[in-house]
Amino acid sequence: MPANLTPQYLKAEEAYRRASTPEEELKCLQEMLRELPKHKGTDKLQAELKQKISKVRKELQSGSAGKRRAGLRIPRQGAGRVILLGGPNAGKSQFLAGATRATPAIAEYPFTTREPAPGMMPFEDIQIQLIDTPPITRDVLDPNLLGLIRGSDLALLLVDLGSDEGPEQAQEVLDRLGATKTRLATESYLDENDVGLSYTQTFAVPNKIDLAEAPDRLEILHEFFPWQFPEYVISAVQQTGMDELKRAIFQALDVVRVYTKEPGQKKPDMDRPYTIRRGGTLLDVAELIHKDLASNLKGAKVWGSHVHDGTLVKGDYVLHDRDIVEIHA
Ligand SMILES: Nc1nc2c(ncn2[C@@H]2O[C@H](COP(=O)(O)OP(=O)(O)OP(=O)(O)O)[C@@H](O)[C@H]2O)c(=O)[nH]1
Ligand SMILES: [Mg+2]
Repeated sequence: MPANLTPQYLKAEEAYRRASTPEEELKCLQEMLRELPKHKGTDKLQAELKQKISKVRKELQSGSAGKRRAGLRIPRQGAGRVILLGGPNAGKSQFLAGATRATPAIAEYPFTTREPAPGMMPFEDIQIQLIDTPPITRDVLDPNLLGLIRGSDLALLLVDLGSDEGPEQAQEVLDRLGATKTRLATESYLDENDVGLSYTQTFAVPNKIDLAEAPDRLEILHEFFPWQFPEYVISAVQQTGMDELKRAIFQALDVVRVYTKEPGQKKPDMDRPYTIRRGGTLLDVAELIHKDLASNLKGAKVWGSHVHDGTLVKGDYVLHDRDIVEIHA
């Protein structure tokens, strides 16, 4: 029976997936329970939610929340979260090392990485969070990865072009996840008719194109694994193809950058933009800066590509990439 979930419920579930502290988790779970339509079709989900709530409560009381899943409670940082997935040796850790300042172990033997680990990837004037992960195979899937995948804005499925098994190993990742409720797809969404089923938008990233046999394996990949994902061929070691991929990642995050200027100041702070989801408003930015600013918000002057310089706007103004705002409260 379809659960007929409301937009409010889905919003709370999305916030839950992004929660980075147990306190936030608890708040979102309670909201989900409140917003859940109560009928026969949602009995099981109600029970699950109640169970999760009491679990998080207990953790908070016993103080074990911090210790739980050490390394897995990776706080969200930057403009978005991108998770690196793939079979063993695909080059996930090499990717992280090349794109960020992180220094993960990289080795020619499989199963080098044991735990998810983050790094920050600069793109133009913002930072994007990358998460390196242990490999997924037909037999091995760290269940803690599922929450991280659901909470990611984008997944990169790395394909090892350094081995004849590479394409098959990447397919195994898809199959293994396909058997769970956390799946990869061409876009991110929650299935409204199957509660808990989550799809995360994914790019295919064939890696090691610097190797002599890589082009042939890429052809095999295309012929026998006709995925629909956008594809970006790279060499993580030589950094080939990375500029194009980074730009595509930024676009997939679907955020806009907003620069702020103090009233009275001539120049805006162009070093550190705030980032919000495309479609977000002036009020969303005010909230990012400070809760009080949001509740006292009067409006703002805006400079940008879609308005005349210094146009006065209210809280519901939808921001565009690279807008400059002078907020008045
Ligand atoms: N030639 C070449 N080798 C690469 C490239 N990227 C990674 N490698 C090599 O491939 C091997 C595996 O790289 P890792 O980054 O450790 O792979 P991983 O996906 O993190 O592996 P696990 O942690 O075991 O899942 C290492 O020997 C890397 O040096 C590349 O672009 N070109
Ligand atoms: Mg690794």
